[in-house]
Amino acid sequence: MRSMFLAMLLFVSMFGNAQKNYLNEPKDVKDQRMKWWRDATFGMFIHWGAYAVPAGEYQGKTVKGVGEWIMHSSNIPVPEYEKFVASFNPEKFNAKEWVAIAKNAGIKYIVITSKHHDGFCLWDSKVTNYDIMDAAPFKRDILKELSDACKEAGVKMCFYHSIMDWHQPDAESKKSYAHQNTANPDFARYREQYLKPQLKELIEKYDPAVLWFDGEWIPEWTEEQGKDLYNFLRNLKPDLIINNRVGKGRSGMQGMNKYKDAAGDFGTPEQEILEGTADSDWESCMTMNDTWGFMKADKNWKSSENLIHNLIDIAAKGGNYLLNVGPTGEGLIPDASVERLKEMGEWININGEAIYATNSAKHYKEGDNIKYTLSSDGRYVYAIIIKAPGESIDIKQIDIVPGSKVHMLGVKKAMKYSAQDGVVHVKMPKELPGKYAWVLKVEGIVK
Ligand code: FHN
Repeated sequence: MRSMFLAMLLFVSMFGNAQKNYLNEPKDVKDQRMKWWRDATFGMFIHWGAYAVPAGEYQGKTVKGVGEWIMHSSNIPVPEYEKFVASFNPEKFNAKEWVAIAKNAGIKYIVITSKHHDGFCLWDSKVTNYDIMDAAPFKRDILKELSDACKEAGVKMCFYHSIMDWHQPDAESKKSYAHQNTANPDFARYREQYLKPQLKELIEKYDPAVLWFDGEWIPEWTEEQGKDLYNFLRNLKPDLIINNRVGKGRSGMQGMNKYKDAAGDFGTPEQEILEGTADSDWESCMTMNDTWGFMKADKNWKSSENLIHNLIDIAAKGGNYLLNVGPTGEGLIPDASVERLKEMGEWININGEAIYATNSAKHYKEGDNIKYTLSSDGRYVYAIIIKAPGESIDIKQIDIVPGSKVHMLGVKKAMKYSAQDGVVHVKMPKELPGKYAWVLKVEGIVK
């Protein structure tokens, strides 16, 4: 009897806590897990935290660089920065309003900074008091309110989480971001007793669809630790999607993996779009002006046309577009961002069929005026015209099904066209639907 008990104890201790290894997942299983993300194509990035209080200004001057790096760029000591946290009280924050702005723009998922490099946590954490409930007057669980609003609206909730942490003493990096001046920082203790427990509570409390890591470039973090963290998280939530910044695989701002077996499910080009298509998943994260976190002085807003053309270019190359907003210290998404997102929604309302759940064609563009996406069943080509056409347009990259119809999205009647010597010559409607780009739906294949 005793030996049986001991054998059982040994079995449980050997296999009871064994982590499943998700790193070499079969392709069909990964395809199934990634399907919603690939079909979604368009997400909203939200950089929000105590850095919205100074909003890029310190000691009367506009700081250099981006708003969310003010603690480092202005070399603000931790106790000084904690004063911004202690005055973070975004009373105008309304999660439902934010989610409605995103949904009306055609956005399918939201990635918000649960914790950025400054270490301040936007949720009610049991692991630290440096959070929205204990260190700031706001005392409302922002991630819970946003998660609930996303669930109600059918928008996926996702979290950005910084591995680098400028507030946790044990996380102090040899790299020059030292702020805590800890004598002997114990990074392993930070990883095992702070970083992992916080990620576990984020998963258990809010069930995020994606964890978007960042700040992985510090020397203390390694690819091995990234692989371990990837498995730790997938064991907690098997269908979780995780970016490639969980490890050290990305090549700088180009964002794609430097080596084959890098941890993470998708590449993360930042402020840039890949030159062409890729044989792995990727998502371009970009700002609307020049900063991620709100900066009063940053008025350098990209035009709605530019943002829509970015979305088209990324979709035509088979990627996702993660477009950033940086809400103010009051809890409002800047008007300039709201206006652009409204125009993007108006365009997507007409042309979303050419963006969502489509595939990239080999020839993702023709000259600079036409980009192509393919319907998921391969039957249709969407020729997306990004420069206002004259009375007609010639498409040279499509073999059209003889006798099939050509439609322009947003126009009821079929287009008049002729097909000769491999060129489809299409007469444009008197009035083009909407602005900035127009889509011809053609039954055929891209040559
Ligand atoms: O340092 C961060 C930066 O603040 C911002 O979060 C971007 C967005 O992905 N990522 C890092 C810079 O590469």
